Amino acid sequence: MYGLINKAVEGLVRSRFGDAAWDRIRARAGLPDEPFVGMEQYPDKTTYDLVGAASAELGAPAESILEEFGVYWVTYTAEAGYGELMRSAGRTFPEFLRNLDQLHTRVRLSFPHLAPPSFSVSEETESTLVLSYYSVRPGLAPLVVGLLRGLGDRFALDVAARSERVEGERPHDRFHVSWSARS
Ligand code: 1DX
Repeated sequence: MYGLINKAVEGLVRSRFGDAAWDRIRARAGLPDEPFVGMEQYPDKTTYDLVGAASAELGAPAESILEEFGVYWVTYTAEAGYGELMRSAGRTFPEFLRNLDQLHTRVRLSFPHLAPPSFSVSEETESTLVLSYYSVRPGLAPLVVGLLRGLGDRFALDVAARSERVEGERPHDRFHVSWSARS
């Protein structure tokens, strides 16, 4: 994955738990004390190792780290040079979700090694939808729950999401998503 992901993990840890915690997590993951470069590629293992090390160091399940990371990613990217990209993806929560594949297509024009997930929206009502999530990377459904919560913050909505695994020819995760205006 592009280094932007690891930079965001670092930003989350440093802002929530401080520089010392980041240094312990980085060392526990066996990574050198060198900056990540956002537009360079790193093995997916680097990111999984960071999540594992953060889980051990902070005493929190990896799923919780992934979910918090998802929430963080939405504001991190909006503030780290991708604000226009995020704005172009939609003015409402369901519109943004319907446009996710287009967003990744746009990023891939500049960064051809992107291996983005694919999302599709179905069963839409005024305040609910079903989101199907296809990824080459295992175990990241909790991250998507966090992304949905982060988008809820972005659009001032309370978002609830329940995930289910769908096996078969094309395994994926399905999220039953509902939202309401934040009071
Ligand atoms: F709901 O793989 C809201 O490296 C969502 O299953 C979901 O393969 C917002 F410069 C620049 C760059 C760089 C911009 F090249 C990424 F470095 C991408 C910015 C998406 C904003 C996907 C990141 C693949 C890297 C993937 C979880 C889980 C998608 C991360 C979230 C908006 C993005 O993102 C999986 C890679 C961007 C960039 C956004 C992603 C790779 C998402 C969302 N993905 C790199």
